[in-house]
Amino acid sequence: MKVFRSVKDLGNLELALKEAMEIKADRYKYQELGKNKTALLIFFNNSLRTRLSTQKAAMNLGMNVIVLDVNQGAWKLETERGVVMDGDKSEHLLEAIPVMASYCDIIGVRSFATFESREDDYNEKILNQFIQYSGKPVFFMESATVHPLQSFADLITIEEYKERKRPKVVLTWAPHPKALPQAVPNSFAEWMNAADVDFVVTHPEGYELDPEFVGNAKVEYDQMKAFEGADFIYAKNWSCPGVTRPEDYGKVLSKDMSWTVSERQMAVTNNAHFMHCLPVRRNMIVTDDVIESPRSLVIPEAANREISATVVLKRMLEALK
Ligand code: AN0
Ligand code: CP
Repeated sequence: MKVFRSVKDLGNLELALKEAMEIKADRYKYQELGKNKTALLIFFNNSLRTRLSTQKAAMNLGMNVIVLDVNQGAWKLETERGVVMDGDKSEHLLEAIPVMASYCDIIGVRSFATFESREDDYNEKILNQFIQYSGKPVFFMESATVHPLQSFADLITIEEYKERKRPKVVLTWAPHPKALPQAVPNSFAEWMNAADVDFVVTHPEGYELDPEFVGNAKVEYDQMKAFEGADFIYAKNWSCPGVTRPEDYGKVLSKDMSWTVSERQMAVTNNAHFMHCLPVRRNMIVTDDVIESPRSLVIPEAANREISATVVLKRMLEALK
């Protein structure tokens, strides 16, 4: 595997899930694979889970790891070509990428949507430059539009906790005070469409996800109706994807607190498990009661980030041989 950004990059999903379970049973099984290989993890944005779980995954495989927080101690990077660099940016991404690549074998990058331009975000302007100019395998640690390590961990978690063969999984929008990216819901929709689940998306009007990711998934605008009989509730806020009105891209269109996931909505589910990628704002996205209930999977879900990252790094290491 040279690039990891989509469910398609894993090939057969059933086999990938089997591999994940094998690694979960013995996470140090491939410790020789990464000997004298270096993973470089580059963060343009904050992170707790991705930072720690991906380092742990690399260590499981015997790799060396370097972590760079671009905004803390590195030079401020220009990303546009043709700019006269007389401002506060001291270095261009076009030099920084090959330099960083020269010190490692595999690169992970986190770079969120900036919401300055829908076109630039959805064209993955930053991540594509890493793919093009690094000459190294690149995996997405949440880019402008996708968060595949999260969705892979989410799918592993659903596999582990499902109580019927084809569970009903509901992705619900929930309120948040700030504009958040669409990366998590985009990837979650993409991965659920590829998985053997009955998938429903619910959100207020105007929050329609990009067709590239949501595909033909069922969209239900009535949250209570969507929750009926659900086995898994996956909550997440996202800002306006700008599908129906491009001028609203990245805007907060609603802060409707009736969408906060509470016992009221959970009561109509099939005793559903609650999921969220974290970090989560309590009593905005979900009430204390629901996130603390025995049906909440937020902690095992986060723990599975180590497993999804180990599978991805393992496959990239195998492809280096
Ligand atoms: C980010 C987001 O919504 O994409 C990261 C989630 C994993 N969340 C925040 O910025 C709060
Ligand atoms: N879920 C997730 O990616 O968390 P972090 O932003 O803390 O890495």
